[in-house]
Parts: sequence; structure tokens; C-alpha cells
Amino acid sequence: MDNTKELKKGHLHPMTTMINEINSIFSDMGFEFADGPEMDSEHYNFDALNFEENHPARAMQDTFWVKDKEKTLMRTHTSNAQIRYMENNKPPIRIIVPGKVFRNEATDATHEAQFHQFEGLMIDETTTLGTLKGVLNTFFEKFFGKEVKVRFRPSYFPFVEPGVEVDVSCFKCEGSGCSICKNTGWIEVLGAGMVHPNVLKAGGIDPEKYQGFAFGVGIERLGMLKYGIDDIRLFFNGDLRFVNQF
Ligand code: 2U9
Repeated sequence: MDNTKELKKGHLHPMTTMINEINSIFSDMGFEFADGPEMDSEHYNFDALNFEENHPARAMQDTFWVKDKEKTLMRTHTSNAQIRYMENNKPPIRIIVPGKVFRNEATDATHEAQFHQFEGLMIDETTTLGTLKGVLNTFFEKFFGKEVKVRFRPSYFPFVEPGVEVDVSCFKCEGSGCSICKNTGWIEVLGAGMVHPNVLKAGGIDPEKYQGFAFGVGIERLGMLKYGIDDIRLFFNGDLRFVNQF
């Protein structure tokens, strides 16, 4: 018998590696890991997050509703886990929630019906958007391995007020202009804001006493930027020529 054959070892999927890395960076800043169910009720996915009754995101084309089970869906973001966490824990709260989310939409090079997100939540008596800026600055410098600047632009999400879109200075060309930043020197990376008082109330937290920020980001998108990947579908189509490059 030939016993000289080399054993081929497996290795972690790049998504697992990125989630481990994200957890580790946030853990160094005092954040704990939390998770929640991928199938959940309309309450934890939408109502508790201050979505209007007739908000378009609830409609058939964006949400996978579970057949024959009233008010049950595949979560469209990991925020359901934060609501559950707030119900069971008192501030100060610092959590990071990575996980799989689902959107009922057509697939192309930048959209998948299943993808991964991580969301962060920090609540105490004094946390501000300034705190968020520092936390995100540290995260992006460690994740992209380079000194970066972070800037906020005003935006709207039902679960935060005010809401912001967050750009990071281009880690590739450092502002001189390249294909990654489309010659603007900035890359849009995530959405964030101060948690809406209605959302705090839904989680059993007194908005008169406590405040804090939340943010959400697609992990595949961060990986595409970091590793120069041009098609989101490569992450989960099972092609080993892709996976074995990591
Ligand atoms: C609670 C309260 C507020 C999380 C947030 C965003 C803004 C956001 C998108 C980024 C790209 C989703 O993956 S994506 O399509 N998310 O822009 N998410 S604030 O806000 C929360 C979460 C939980 C209790």
C-alpha cells in the first residue's frame, strides 16, 4: 500500500475567516458576540425596528415570508438579535451580531438573495456619533490593514435618528483616484445612526435615560473591496478555484 501520499488538509471558508476577524477586532474594543434566529417573527424583524405598517421593505418582493405560517419570515437583517438582546440585558450594551440574512430579490454581480451582515449596537448614558466614528475608524484600520479616514453623510433608516451613510477613504489609492473608489477617493461602506427612541422602547430600554448607536454592513461587500473580488456570487457557488485562493 502506498502510504507516502500527501494528506490534503481543508481550510476555513473566507466568510468564516472574515467573521472570525471581525469578532476579534470588536472583542478588543469590549464588544460581545450575540446571535439570533434566521427565521423569526414580523415583530422582531420589522415592528420593533420602527418600520411603518406599509413600509415597502415588508412587501413580497423584498422579504421571504414563510408559507402557511402567519407573520413569519426569513430575517432581512440581523437586527432581530439586537432587539432580543435588549429585552434580556440592561445597558451598558456593546454587541456585535454577524449572521446570514435573506432578501427576495434578483441576483447579479452585486446582489444575492442570501448574504452575510454584521451589525453593531452600543448603548449607555453617554454614547454619541463621535464614539461611533472612533469605533469604526479602529475597525477599518485593522480590517483593511491601513490608516484610513471615516466620514459621515446624512441618510435615513427607520430604526435610527439621525441616520448616516459612512464612507472610508480609499485604502487602495489613498485618495488619488482609482477603480475601487471610482476616482472619488472615498468608498461607501456602511449605514449607521443613533438608535431611534421607539426601538429602544421596543427593547425595554428607557430612551430618556439611555442612548447609543447601531450600524449595519454587508460582509461580502467588505470582502469584495478588501480582496478585489468583482462578483458576490463567487462566495457561495462552491467553486474550489475561488475558495482555494484564501
Ligand atoms: C437595532 C437598532 C438599529 C442597524 C443599521 C444600517 C443602518 C444599514 C444596511 C447596510 C448594507 C444593511 O447589509 S445592508 O444592506 N444597514 O444601513 N443598519 S443602522 O441599526 C439597528 C440595528 C439594531 C436594535
